[in-house]
Amino acid sequence: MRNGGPKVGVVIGSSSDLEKIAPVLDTLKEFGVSFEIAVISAHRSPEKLVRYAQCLPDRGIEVVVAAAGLSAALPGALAALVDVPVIGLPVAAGPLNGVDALLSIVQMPPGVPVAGVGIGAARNAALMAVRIIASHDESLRKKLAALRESMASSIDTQNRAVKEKGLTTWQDPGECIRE
Ligand code: RP5
Repeated sequence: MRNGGPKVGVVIGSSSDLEKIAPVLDTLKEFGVSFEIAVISAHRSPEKLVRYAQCLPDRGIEVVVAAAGLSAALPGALAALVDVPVIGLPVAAGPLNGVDALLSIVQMPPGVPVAGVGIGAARNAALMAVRIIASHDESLRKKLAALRESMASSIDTQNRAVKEKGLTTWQDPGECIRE
């Protein structure tokens, strides 16, 4: 499975998270990065989490996006079991709307790091996974550079649209002119 198997593991704490993490899957597809998805709960199926973690390094999975809501033990519990980088994606759920999950992810005690993105920031979670893999993948680096260019070009388009409203706008000189 090392070659040709999935490079990214996407783990969700419940199938109720699936819709909210759809941009993770869309973004990985956009970049042509292979992935697999698993529903594993740190509190409802702890033995499954241990089995998942134990098999992970030998399967060639390079990074995991672990999404969970409420107290969100999943990303930290997984990171406690393996050294494969874990990106925690807090899902908005329950009375605190994801703030609880965010804090569970970013407040990991020293020694067990979980990379955290914002509440519901599914695209950023996937882009971080892509960046990690791109550190040794030239073709992914080119795709990331193309994304950066397209975002810059969309800002140019937005500036033109603002100018067309008749507002006085800053004219980007391309470089800073000092007198
Ligand atoms: C977490 O609890 C899951 O990640 C989900 O966001 C939340 C609610 O889960 P369900 O009760 O909908 O299964 O473990």
